[in-house]
Amino acid sequence: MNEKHFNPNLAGIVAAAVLGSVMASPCYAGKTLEAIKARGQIVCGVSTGVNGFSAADSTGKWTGLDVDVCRGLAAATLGDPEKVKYVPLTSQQRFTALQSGEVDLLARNTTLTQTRDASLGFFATVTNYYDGQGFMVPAKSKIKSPKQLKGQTVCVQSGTTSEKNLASFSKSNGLNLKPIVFEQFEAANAAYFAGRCLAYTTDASGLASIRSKEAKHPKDHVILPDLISKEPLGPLVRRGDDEWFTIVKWVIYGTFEAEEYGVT
Ligand SMILES: N[C@@H](CCC(=O)N[C@@H](CS)C(=O)NCC(=O)O)C(=O)O
Repeated sequence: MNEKHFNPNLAGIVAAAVLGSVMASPCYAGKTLEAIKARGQIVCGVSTGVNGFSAADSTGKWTGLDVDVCRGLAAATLGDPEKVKYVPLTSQQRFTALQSGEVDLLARNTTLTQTRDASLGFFATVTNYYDGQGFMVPAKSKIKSPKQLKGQTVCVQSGTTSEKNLASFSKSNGLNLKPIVFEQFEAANAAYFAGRCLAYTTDASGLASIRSKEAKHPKDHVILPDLISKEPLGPLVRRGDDEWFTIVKWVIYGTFEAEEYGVT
């Protein structure tokens, strides 16, 4: 972009303009925003506890990258970042919760895929974290690459891209991997740390969260450097409400802009 014409506050100005025009005229506000204004709260679908994305501390305070999107939306639409109800959802529960209207958006370390965008009735908004699927193994296993896992058990959560990628990685490399599949996050974590599977697979960011949060001695576990997929993570909204989609999109851009200004 020609620097002379670059306005560093462009996203902020456009966001304010979009929100201003959407909110100033109720007939264009869209049904999601109207419902949010009527209840005085945004209902945000988050994880049950992935550090860095969405996790509650012992006082019930939620923090993380996805939580910041929810807070930004509450600030933009209701003038108060605290006006958010967080609904913890497992990998399996998350899409039904968004489809049914239980949540206004899903901000939950979710990969934006063609299927989720095109056939589940959602709009992928904006990628706000570029990730890839990795593997964690006990350091003492001396495994250095997922290709050394031939015939081994791998813990994975159901309803994830991780489960599907694992199957195709195993097949295309003739590895005969044995997935041990869990619906609950806690159960998957407990199984891995109890040694029920040799490896754990999910987004590399998720593995870092699990290791830091759940391992007795994080150094005893290694996240292998090889990634087997691309996982562009970002929030999703339901189709059919263009105004809400626009608001969510521009609030996410606003968080990028804020970071460039050093607002953390
Ligand atoms: N990005 C992948 C994986 C996302 C995912 O659900 N990861 C698990 C493992 S880190 C998770 O977030 N579990 C937390 C939970 O179920 O609350 C996807 O969208 O399918």
